[in-house]
Amino acid sequence: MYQCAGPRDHRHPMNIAVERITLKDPTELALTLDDRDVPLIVSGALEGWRALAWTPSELARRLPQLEVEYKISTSNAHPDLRQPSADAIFRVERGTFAEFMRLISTGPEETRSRYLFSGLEKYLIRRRDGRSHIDPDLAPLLADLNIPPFFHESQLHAAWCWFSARGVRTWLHYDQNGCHNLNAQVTGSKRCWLYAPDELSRLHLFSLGGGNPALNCSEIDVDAPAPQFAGFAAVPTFEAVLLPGDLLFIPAWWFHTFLHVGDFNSNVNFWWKPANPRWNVVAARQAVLDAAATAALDEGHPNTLACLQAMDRAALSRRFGTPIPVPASPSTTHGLATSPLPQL
Ligand SMILES: O=C(O)CCC(=O)C(=O)O
Repeated sequence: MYQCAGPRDHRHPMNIAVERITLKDPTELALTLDDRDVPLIVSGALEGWRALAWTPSELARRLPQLEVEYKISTSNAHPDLRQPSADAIFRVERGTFAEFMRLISTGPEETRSRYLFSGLEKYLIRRRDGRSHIDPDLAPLLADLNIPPFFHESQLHAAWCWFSARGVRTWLHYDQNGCHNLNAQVTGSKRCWLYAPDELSRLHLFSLGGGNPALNCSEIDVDAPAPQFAGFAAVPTFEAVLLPGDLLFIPAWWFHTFLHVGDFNSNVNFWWKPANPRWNVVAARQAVLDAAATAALDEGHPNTLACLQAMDRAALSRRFGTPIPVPASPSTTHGLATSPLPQL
């Protein structure tokens, strides 16, 4: 069993339990959720989902020949940010869906947690240019669930499935798409820790030009924080344990990390575009990264790099109003800022 208790023990006085509600009538929440800026769990929200009965063997039987990609880590960390190179950090393998299900349901626990399937490899639904695209291979799974009634269909950005075994740790990060997120715990259980966007400067994200492409991820390994990140222990932490039937609302730009604790964990998450998009330090920082990517800037050019780094530092320093020191010898970001970065 993994000894990764996570960021801070739940008995810590500064930890805040994510509010839990049950709903008689979803209409009321639909009116307010879009403007909410604090996480929330709706218990018993997956009533009628046939997916609640998913098992690895049943899913393997239904999609036996489907060829998929899935993440493979050297440990339980996803992305594998304990590794030095982008290839190793984002490594994927190919196999059949049935083979993946076998990998996460047999063998030693440490080995099972090296694998993770998410929508990054194969989405369930994507909505682009006003049209929803359902992946035909995963369409049979869509019939087992309902899209939560808390946003308008035109706001949907994407829906992903996640499958994993016990022990998986998804690295502390924010979602770059600026969307609200509803994460449905279908089977199994997950612990999750969430941090407000205002905490950007205390969460030490990989910085532009620093050589690590996971710019929406923290440098902090929450299961073993390095001594220079001692301040992390003081960051107010929203904490929850998700059980089957729970629907977790993660507001746009909030940081999150999960530890998968069930034997077989399956989740479906829905991102949707807020009607009134937030503007905060994380949104500002991502705008800088998106602008660099859209303009296909030659980010290897020293002037461009210096400018982008200055903007990144400006976003980081806004929390305390003090400048973040310029790195002594910035490396180049060849292929980093402009490449489409894998996103959790
Ligand atoms: O399930 C997980 O471990 C991560 C989920 C996540 O990052 C998300 O829903 O954006």
